[in-house]
Amino acid sequence: MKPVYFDTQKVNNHQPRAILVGVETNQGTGPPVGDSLDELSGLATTAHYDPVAHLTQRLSTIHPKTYLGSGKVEELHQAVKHHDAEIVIFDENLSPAQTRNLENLLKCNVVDRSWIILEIFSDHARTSEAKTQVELARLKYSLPRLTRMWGHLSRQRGGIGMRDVGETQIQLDRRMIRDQISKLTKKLNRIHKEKQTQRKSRQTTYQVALVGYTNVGKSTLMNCLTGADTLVENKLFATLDATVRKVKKNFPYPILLADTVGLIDKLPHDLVASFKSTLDEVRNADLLVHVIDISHPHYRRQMATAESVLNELGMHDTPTVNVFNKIDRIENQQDVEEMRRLYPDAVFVSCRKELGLDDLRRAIVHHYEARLVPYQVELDYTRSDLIPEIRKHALVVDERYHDETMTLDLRIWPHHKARLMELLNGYA
Ligand SMILES: Nc1nc2c(ncn2[C@@H]2O[C@H](COP(=O)(O)OP(=O)(O)OP(=O)(O)O)[C@@H](O)[C@H]2O)c(=O)[nH]1
Ligand SMILES: [Mg+2]
Repeated sequence: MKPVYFDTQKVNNHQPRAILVGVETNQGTGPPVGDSLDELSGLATTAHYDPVAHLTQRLSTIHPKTYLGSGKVEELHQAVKHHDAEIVIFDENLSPAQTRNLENLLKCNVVDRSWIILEIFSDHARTSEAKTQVELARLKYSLPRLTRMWGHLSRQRGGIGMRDVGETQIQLDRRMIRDQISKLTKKLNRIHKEKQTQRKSRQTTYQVALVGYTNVGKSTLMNCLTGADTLVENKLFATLDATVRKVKKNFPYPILLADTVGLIDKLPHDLVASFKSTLDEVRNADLLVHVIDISHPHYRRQMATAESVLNELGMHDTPTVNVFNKIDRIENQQDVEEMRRLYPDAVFVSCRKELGLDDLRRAIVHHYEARLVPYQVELDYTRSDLIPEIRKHALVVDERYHDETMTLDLRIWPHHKARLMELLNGYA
């Protein structure tokens, strides 16, 4: 039997009316509350809610029981009644107790940004891995909130009274959820082992990972560079799985290109962690291509968010190319000029108009070649048939001819050195 847990799947395409709540704290670390609410509104719409109003509050301290102060909770209650809202969505992450208390006071469903992101992830998950990851994250999120979930279910089924469900039933459900969590964890571990084996076999090729905020054009760029048809959509979190493709066309050496899940402000940590495979692609990358949507009004903040998530993942030392995408949408060239000044090594592209892609290819090749190490090969003329094979593995920077042998000065990818030595010895 499937465990009962919080499930906000909308019945008959009904889009529940939602009130959004944003809070500005004095610490001033996050994005401005207005920007963040705009984004939350986009997230809510993507998750098929109908945002009908929003409410903001400046807070010096967070109320431990209800997050907002009592006056604001009352104001929110009035707004819920006035708009006949079915759900209140907080931009900040709420504790299970805060959610419960707020639901009791507001007499409607209360969820937070994390849950909305989980709903979107759940809608967009395609592969068995992504589905398992989202399901696991949803169950972990639901477990401490179980009493509340009965509230949601009762509402969904159009009935009342299920809130009175006996403690025994809740205990039973908790146990089912725990069992399900352990089953899914085992399943994921199995999938990750398989992925690890695949990843090992790719280690000898230069790996480039496309990273960046959600909806900036990572998958579009992937398609432009590989000719693949990765899903591209004008929606948040279109991509949840890391797709890896070998690219040879228009590159002097084959490279592996990985498309990854988009990043976003206030992405819950355990959610990031649950997307292990996509993050492993990032961690193993020799080069990061950080895609930025320069046409987005908040692109600088998006860029900073992506950078800070990458830093948290320990990627400070991985070489990075900044790619400012969607330049076709820029009317005022001042922004572009300023970014060119600030980021002289950055590349400016339009995936839609296929502009600047050669600059990007050159930048990738430049980073690749910077990692090559010198290696010298002494070759007998009778073995000159090996030269084409050598060229496949290395860049020949100089050739000198002697009486019976020739010397090749190579620059070679460290992983290829052993393979080349094997090849030469094999013919010895
Ligand atoms: N105008 C314009 N639109 C672009 C360009 N590149 C991508 N887009 C559009 O931007 C939207 C998002 O593109 P995706 O490639 O799905 O973005 P993503 O970064 O992979 O997004 P997630 O997978 O959701 O993180 C799509 O509607 C694309 O058609 C561009 O150069 N110019
Ligand atoms: Mg994508």
